[in-house]
Amino acid sequence: MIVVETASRAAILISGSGTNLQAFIDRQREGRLAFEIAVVCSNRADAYGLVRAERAGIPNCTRAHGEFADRESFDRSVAAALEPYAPDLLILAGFMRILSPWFVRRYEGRILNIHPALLPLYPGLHTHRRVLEAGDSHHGSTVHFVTEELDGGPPVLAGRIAVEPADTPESLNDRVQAVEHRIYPEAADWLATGRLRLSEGAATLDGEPLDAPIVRDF
Ligand code: NHR
Ligand code: GAR
Repeated sequence: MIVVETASRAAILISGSGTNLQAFIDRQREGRLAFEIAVVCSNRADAYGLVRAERAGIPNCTRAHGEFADRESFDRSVAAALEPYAPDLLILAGFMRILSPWFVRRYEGRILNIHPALLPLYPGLHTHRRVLEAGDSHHGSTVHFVTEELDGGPPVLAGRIAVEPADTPESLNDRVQAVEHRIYPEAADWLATGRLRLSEGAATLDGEPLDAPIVRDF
């Protein structure tokens, strides 16, 4: 039997500064990524992440969501832009547009997002402020599968930090982002190498069900 090893290819979707994108680029440069960053796509022409992609020699594109009549036509245009790069893995890295059911089904089980909270706590926006207001002892960020349910796909890998008395939303943001840059490439590697799967709506790692995310303390 001949086994053909096909290299995994990822598309990274961004809207902004792209520090998570940079973490992937740095890992790729160090030869520590199990897949190739094939293309970067932004819904904002002024996203600084596009400059990072350009500098790294990674093909990139912009599809401005405002130029489309509705969500699905924007999504179809993004999918068409990615098509030539044949991605088998999609990484949302600060991507701020909710994806339509059409798009999610097209890439079912192949889309990851990172959300700055210990999911299922704090879906939605302003997570750092909400954690401080609630007086929580811990905070962090979670890599999860993207499904049609917003922030509701199975969580896979969380990075956890302790909240300090002097913390502000800004200081939490800095520490949480540093954690994201460690855990996101690791979880994406699991998906690229087939260790991580979504089957019947549930995540498995090495064939074992992930009833809760793997948690790493930082
Ligand atoms: N799409 C689906 N289908 N499911 C998810 O879980 C998704 C998703 C798209 C993005 C990231 C998510 C986050 O990490 C994400 C998860 C944007 C919004 C939002 O309300 C919500 C969640 C996330 C990202 N976006 C507004 C919209 O109308 C626009 C906001 C803006 O442009 O600033 O799309 O938090
Ligand atoms: C990340 O901290 C990510 O968790 C968060 O945006 C940041 C993107 O930063 N995502 C969301 O809040 C999604 N609503 P980056 O552009 O520097 O990677």
